[in-house]
Amino acid sequence: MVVVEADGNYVEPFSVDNMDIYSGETYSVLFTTDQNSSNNYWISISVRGRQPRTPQGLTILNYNSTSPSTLPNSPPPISPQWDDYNYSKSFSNKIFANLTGSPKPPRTYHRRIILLNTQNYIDGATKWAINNVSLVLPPTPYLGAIKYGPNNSFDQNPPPDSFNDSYDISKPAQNQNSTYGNGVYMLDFNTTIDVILQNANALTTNVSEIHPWHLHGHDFWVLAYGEGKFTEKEEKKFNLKNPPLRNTAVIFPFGWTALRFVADNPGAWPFHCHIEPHLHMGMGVVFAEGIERVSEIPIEAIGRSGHSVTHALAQAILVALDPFTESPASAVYAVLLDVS
Ligand SMILES: [Cu+2]
Repeated sequence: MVVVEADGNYVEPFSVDNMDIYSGETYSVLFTTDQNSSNNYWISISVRGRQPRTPQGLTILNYNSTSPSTLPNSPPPISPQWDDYNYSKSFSNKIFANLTGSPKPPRTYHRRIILLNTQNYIDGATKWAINNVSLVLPPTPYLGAIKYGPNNSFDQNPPPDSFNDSYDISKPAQNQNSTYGNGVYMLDFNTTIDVILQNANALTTNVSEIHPWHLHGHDFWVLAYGEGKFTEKEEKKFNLKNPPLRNTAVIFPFGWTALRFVADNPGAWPFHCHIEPHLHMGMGVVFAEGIERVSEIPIEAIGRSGHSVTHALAQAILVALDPFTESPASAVYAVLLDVS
């Protein structure tokens, strides 16, 4: 099959027998139905990156001329080993932008944010933390809170742009505790932001996992994947010629991934691991830019109202404004008009 699209952007077409798809990603592939049409063929899926506890999933590619209940006459294909990370990396490294439809990244950046991913242990529970902050979302949606400024809605201290240089990513954290937080990375509008996602050893020795990081509100260029701890001199590995434009990218065990995006979309945007339990264990951050350009945010967004609004409606407004739902702001107006 030929991979032609990733996360809504064309890629330089390349052929594969199988592909790694991580939570949050999308791909389009093309293939030709040129096999013996009196047979059916297996399509299989299996777990990557964590020891499987379920059998391989199977379905059948059925040629119209053949009964869909006819089993293929060969055994199902055998998946690559779940922990063959070199195999997974080789797939990621085949993905390049198709330059006829995709812009190139800016050659320089204004701000670089390095995000260390650690597994932590807080109050007796396993958590994830980014630069030692484990995200706990505030009850008031960020968009309304930033616009109308109830300063106690979320941490006013921004989270750190990097981590202590002496941190050893090849071992479990020496101090496994971390803090809860919900501060925001406030980005200057229309600036170019580099994000270096730095993986590390989890709580168990010699364990580091794949995490698919997903950004709302933007696409980013995936400039490079690297091993070990990122240093400035790794910049020479950055692909500024034809990096793929994505909204999800993984970090591989004990490695780093370099991303670049332009902060040109007014709003408050989650950036988080797309393995949902990891997000709810704190593996995320929030970026915000140009909130002053978002003109019509209803005051109800922060729970104040001159009208009598039912509890259910207030909840609907909060859900619609929550950046994690990706609901358009127009959904809020539709709800409000129903009661006026
Ligand atoms: Cu994760």
